[in-house]
Amino acid sequence: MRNKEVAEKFYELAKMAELAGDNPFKVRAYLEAARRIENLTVPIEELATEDKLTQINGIGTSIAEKIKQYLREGKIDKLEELKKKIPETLLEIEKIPGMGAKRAKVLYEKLGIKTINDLKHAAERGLIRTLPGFGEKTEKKILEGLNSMKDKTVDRVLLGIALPLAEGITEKLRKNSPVKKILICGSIRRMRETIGDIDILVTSEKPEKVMDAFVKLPEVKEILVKGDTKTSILTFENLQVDLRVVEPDSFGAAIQYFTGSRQHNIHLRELAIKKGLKINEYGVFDLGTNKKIAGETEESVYEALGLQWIPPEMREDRGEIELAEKHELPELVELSDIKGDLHMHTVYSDGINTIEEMANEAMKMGYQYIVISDHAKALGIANGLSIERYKEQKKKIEELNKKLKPFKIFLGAELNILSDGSLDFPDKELGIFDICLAGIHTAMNQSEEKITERIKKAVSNKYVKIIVHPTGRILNGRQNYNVNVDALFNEAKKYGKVFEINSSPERLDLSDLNAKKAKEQYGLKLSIDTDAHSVDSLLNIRYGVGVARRAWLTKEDIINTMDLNEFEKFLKRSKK
Ligand code: DGT
Ligand code: CA
Ligand code: CA
Repeated sequence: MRNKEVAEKFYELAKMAELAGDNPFKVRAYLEAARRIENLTVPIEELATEDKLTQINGIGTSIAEKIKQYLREGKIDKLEELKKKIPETLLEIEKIPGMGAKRAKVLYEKLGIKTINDLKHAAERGLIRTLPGFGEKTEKKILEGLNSMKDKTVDRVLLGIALPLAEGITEKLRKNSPVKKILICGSIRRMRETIGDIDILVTSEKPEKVMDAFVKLPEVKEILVKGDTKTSILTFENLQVDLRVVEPDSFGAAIQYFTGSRQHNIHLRELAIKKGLKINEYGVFDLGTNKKIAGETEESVYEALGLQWIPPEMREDRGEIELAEKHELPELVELSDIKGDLHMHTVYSDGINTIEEMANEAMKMGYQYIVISDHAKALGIANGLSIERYKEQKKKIEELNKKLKPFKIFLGAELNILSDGSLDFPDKELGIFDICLAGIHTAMNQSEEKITERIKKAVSNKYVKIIVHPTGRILNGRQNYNVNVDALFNEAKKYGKVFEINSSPERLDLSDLNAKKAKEQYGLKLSIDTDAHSVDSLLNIRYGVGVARRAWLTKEDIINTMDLNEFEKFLKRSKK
């Protein structure tokens, strides 16, 4: 499915058009198209082949042509045209906290600022404050924004884009080429939040046929190298894919090596040497006799080093090798342990599916329950609900619960933690909900102290059980806030509150390291939720489970692994 990729292109197009001062209606049309494409339930490439693009709401013939061109050629003429007018680097500048499209454009036109470096120099030399409408305060904000950008990863692709892409490729190779074994390795297998390149390993009796099939895949924009054992291509999103064919008797050693991480492998190599062994992508060898003692399976490789097999998500050299030596690895939470999703939106606020559609999909996924948690009223742009609307929703849910038994829908709400830490409704109104979630959606540019105090206040509210997307990070860097997570975890510990691992690929918030800390240092429980705005996004849960596994969490650490009965008891207990 290339939906996400195409949607990204239209977001880019919208931004570039905005920067170029195009007709605002056009800008909005591109944005709308991007949103629609993102939420499609079928692959956009299928709709394109069947000439059904214009059947999508909000997509007319001109946008349909652009989609087709992009799928065919990997580019959109209109976008290329804009790129000639407006430096592409303005897109980066526009994302800096405190900037935005309008300001980026003014700075480009008045000061010729094209790159982040230009911006930095101008801000440091005090040039920005001289422009009308900017001032000293804005300049300071821009400098702060630049600093907070420093550790942003660039040139890496979201797991949510790379994993489906890699799966599409392996599926096609499995069908159309003589592969025997095939596995996606590298950072994808470790479920890192962003991916540098895709690494795929196969065994085959006819490697050249596999390579031929590989370079002919529709995903391929450019062939970088083509050989008998290794071929690299570039996809249309400029993501490199390395395909390697290895011998069956060293497949285990190869997938171990190419899964990494590099740090994990280096540590293993040192351990091997201490034991008089050598490890590489071909196997484990006795240093004395040079005899191969393992390599066909990954288990055999770890066993030869005296280790338990280590789940890929743990392979970051964060102490997992020491635990595996003692055979004390935790039993990580699995996708099949998840019994319900506690965070999702419906047509009542800004979702695109009904409560019943969300419930049906959840049942298909094997869940026993869900929490419908539509936005509350303070979030005007997301069509937030008044208490009256929630009461209507409650009625609807009660009806559905009769029909769908034993599956159960709970009434929740995603409340807004307002700029002073208060919520959308006074406490006395919150009794109608089975569970309240709360998160920050506005005033994100407050100071770290203010944001921290706001969330702490919500944590201490007796009705709020879960803090959603707690650190507010967005992996492609659009919005963000600074917050002291330790202070939050401390407060949550006092009140027995839960933090969310938001599974949306742009968020993955809490991050792996924060989730690990929440458990190890504060003994907190977490929930893994999707924040789905459509039935498809419910499937994002696997990314959240990936984060939890990277955080070494077990089933017991996650509240929505409880079965329905336990979960109901849990809700009752928390109401007391
Ligand atoms: P990425 O692609 O940046 O998201 O991260 P990875 O981990 O997929 O890294 P990549 O694609 O450069 O290499 C795949 C794996 O191959 C890596 O995780 C470990 C292994 N590897 C690559 N280069 C080295 C190396 O110089 N030493 C060792 N020990 N392993 C390496
Ligand atoms: Ca890689
Ligand atoms: Ca690679």
